[in-house]
Amino acid sequence: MTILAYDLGASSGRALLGRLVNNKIEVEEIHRFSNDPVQVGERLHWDVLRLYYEIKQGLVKAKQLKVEPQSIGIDTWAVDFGLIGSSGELLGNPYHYRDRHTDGMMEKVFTAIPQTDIFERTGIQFLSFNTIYQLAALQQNGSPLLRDAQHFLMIPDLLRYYLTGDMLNEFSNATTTQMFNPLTGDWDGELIERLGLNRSMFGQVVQPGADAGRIRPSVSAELGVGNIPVIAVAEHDTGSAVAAVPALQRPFAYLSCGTWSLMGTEVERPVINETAYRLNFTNEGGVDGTYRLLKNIMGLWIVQELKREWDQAGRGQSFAELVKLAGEAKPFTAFIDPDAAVFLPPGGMEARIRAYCEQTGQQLDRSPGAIVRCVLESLALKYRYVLELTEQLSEQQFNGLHMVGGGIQNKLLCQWTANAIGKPVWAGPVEGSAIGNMIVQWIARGELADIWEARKVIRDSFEVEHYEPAEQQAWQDAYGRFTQVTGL
Ligand code: ADP
Ligand code: LRH
Repeated sequence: MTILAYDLGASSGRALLGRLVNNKIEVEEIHRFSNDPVQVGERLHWDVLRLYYEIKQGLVKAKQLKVEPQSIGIDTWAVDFGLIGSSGELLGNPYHYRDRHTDGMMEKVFTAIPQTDIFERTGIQFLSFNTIYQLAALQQNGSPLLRDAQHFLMIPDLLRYYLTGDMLNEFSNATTTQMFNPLTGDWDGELIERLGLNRSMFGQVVQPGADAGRIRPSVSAELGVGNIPVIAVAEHDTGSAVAAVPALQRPFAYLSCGTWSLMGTEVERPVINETAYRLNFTNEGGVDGTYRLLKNIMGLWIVQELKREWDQAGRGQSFAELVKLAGEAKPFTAFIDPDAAVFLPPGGMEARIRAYCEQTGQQLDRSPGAIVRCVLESLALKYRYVLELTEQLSEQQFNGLHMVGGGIQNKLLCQWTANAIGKPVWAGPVEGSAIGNMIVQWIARGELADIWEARKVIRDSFEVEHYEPAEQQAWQDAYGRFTQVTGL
C-alpha cells in the first residue's frame, strides 16, 4: 500500500511515495521543486499558490506512475500562516518569517505582556519571527487582513484546506505560534485576547495522526484522482524530522539539518522552568504527546544565501562544489556566531560576514572556499555549544548525535560536527521530515504500532553513516577562540 508525503522546507519542497514492504520502508521521490520567496517592495512573501500548484503536480506525477496513494500528509516549515475571510478565500499573500515587519515587535509585545508570562504559558523560545510577533506587527500596522480574518491557518493547514475544503489547526505546528498552551492542550485564549486578537479565528486543534478529511470533489475532478484521505501528520517539518530519528531509546540528541539547524532532545513533558527560559530553549509539540526541547541555530541558511548571491552574480557553484572548496581552504582562520541577528534577513550575506569579521578583528580571505569554511566551522562549533546547553538543561548526557535532513549530504559538516562535539555523529535518513510524515500516516492507518516500532523500521530501512571524532586538540583550541570571538 502506497502513501504520499509532501515535505516543504524553506528552500525546497518534495513529494515522496512510500511503501511498507516486509517491515521496510521504500521511498520514491516523484516531484521536487524550489521554494522561492518573492520580495514585493519592502515586503517578503511566500508564493503560496505556486506551492499549492506543486502539491497538485505531485498528485499528477503519482497518477502518471499509475499510483493512487491511500493517504496524503503535508508538512512544512513552521510559524507562517494565512488568514481566511468570510468567503473562505485567503486574504493577502502569507508573509515570510524573514520579513522585517517583526523588527522590534517582541519588545513592543513585552510592554503589554511580560516575557516571563509568555514563556510560562507556552514554553516556546523567543524568536523575533514567531507567529505571535507577526500578528502583533499586522495589528500595529492596522492591517485590514486582521479586520476581515475569520480563520487562522498555518501554511500546511492552508495547503490541506485547499485540497480538502476542511479547516483544522494541527497541533505540532500550532505550538510554534507561541500562542498555544501545552498545559491546557489548547490555544491560550487569555494570551490571544491580551494581544487584542480575535480568539475565534483560532480553530480546533488536532493531533498528528488525525483524520483531516479527503481530497474534495472539485480537486478530484480537476486532477482525475479519487477522494484520497488526508491525514494531519506532524505538520511542522521539524516535528516530522524528529519522529524519524532512528534512535533506540530516550534520551537521545538530534540535529535536524536543513535551512535551519534544530538541535535538542525529545522529552515526554515540556520543560518550562527558569533555566529553559534563560537559555531560550523551546518546547515544540511532537508525535505521541512528546515535546522537542530544542534550540534554533541559523543553519545552512547562511550558505544558501551566499550561494544565491554568487549565483546571481554569475559565479554560481553547486553546494557540493562549495563544500569541496571549503574542504581545501585553510582551517580556523575566522569565526562568526551564526545566530547573530545580522544573519537572519536575506541579502548581502558575504558583506555581513565580512563586517562581522572586521568588527571582531579577524581576517577573512576573499575566496568562496574560505568564506564557506568559516561558516561551516562556526556552525559545527555552535553545535557543540548548544549540545552542552541541552545536556545541562535536560540533565542528561548524550553519547553521540543523530543528524537528519538535507544538510547531511554535506559530509564535511557531519565530520566537523563530530570533531567539534568530540562524540560520534550518526547521519541519516536524509529525507527525515518526509519519512517522519510517512510513519505518522502508517501509525494512523494501524500499519505501525507506535513511534518506537517506526524508528526500528527506519533503522532497518536506511543507511546511517557513522562519523567518529578526529583532530580533537585542534577543535578544542578552535572552540576556545570561537567562544572568545563570539562572546558566548
Ligand atoms: P529545507 O528542508 O530547509 O529546505 P533541506 O533539508 O533540503 O532544507 O537541506 C538543504 C541544505 O542541504 C542546503 O542548504 C545545502 O546546504 C545542503 N545540501 C543539499 N545538497 C547538498 C549537496 N549535494 N552537498 C552538500 N550539501 C548539500
Ligand atoms: C525548519 C523550521 C524550524 C522553524 C523555522 C521557521 O524548517 O520549521 O523548526 O523554527 O522553520
